[in-house]
Amino acid sequence: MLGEQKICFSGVQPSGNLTIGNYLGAIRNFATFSEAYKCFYCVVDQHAITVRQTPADLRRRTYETLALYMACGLDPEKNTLYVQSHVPAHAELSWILNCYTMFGELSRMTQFKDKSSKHADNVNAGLFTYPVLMASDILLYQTDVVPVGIDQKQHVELCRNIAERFNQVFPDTFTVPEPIIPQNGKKIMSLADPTKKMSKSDENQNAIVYILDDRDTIIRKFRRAVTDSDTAVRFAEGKDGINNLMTIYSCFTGKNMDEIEREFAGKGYGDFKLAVGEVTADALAPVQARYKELLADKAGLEAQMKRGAEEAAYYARKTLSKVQKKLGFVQIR
Ligand code: AQP
Repeated sequence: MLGEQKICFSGVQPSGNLTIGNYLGAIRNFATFSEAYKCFYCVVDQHAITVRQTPADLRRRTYETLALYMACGLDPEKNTLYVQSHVPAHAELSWILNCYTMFGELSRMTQFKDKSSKHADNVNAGLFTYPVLMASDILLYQTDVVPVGIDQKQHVELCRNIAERFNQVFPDTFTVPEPIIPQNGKKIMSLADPTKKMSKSDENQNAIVYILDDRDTIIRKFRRAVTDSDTAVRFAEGKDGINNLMTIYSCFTGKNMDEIEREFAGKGYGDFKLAVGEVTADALAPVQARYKELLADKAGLEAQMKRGAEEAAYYARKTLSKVQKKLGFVQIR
């Protein structure tokens, strides 16, 4: 809470082209909080460097992610949209919270385990302390709610533990946030291996549908999606591929699983995959059109980055100063 106002915070890493997993699990839902909450949506570039990035790609994707936020309906007049590295308080609070986070807690994070096995040649300390920076992102704004996909739930729970631990020593410092996880679309799976999450950094291009893929590519990728040897469009255990496609279809059409099963009764997987591709392409077309316009105006995006960073920094500094004072750091003006 900031005064009487409830706060919402979330972020996305510019670590690759954004997927329909990022869209359905997170970004699409962000705009729904804009009326009832004061919202901070951040492009978390500092998180992205926990795995090696090509500088030119990181720079380009930072602009692109901001443009996508806006194209997905985030009005900069109603939301604070900014880039993490433009607000130094994130990294400053992160150091402090590192000293209030236990090694054992970080060792239990499944994302650390996954990413350190995926990047075995670069298991850096940043990859390990990533959840502490994420806790700082959230706690700096006295956040009440954090809309995220289910893969980030464990990190938000750790953030709550850090906040509670700090509050025990220094009462009333941080608001303890709640994760908000969508009912539908909380974990969109890879099209190539539906037991794995769809991730923007997956090297297999057929595993991922990007928000910016063109219509033909979207339809082709769904056509090649791994399913099973059954033929009925049914949501059932052991049918991970079909369950995933039904979830995506449900997210884009609003239909429930029974309705989808009835719609495709007697039809094969081919018809169903085509329909999933078509509804996905239809839903993304207006986002893509708006995105193109926004991305073409680089100066406009930079002006937004500046305005967003100033707005965010104002609130972030308040919390950081409060924390520094409580800790006993000498304040000079
Ligand atoms: N497959 C997914 N289904 C539902 N939600 C998802 N999210 C990510 N993948 C899915 C949600 O998107 C938000 C932003 O994610 P992130 O960029 O912070 O990092 P991530 O969770 O690590 O996402 P990726 O796509 O898997 O990135 P890489 O490949 O770089 O690690 C979060 O709310 C996340 O839950």
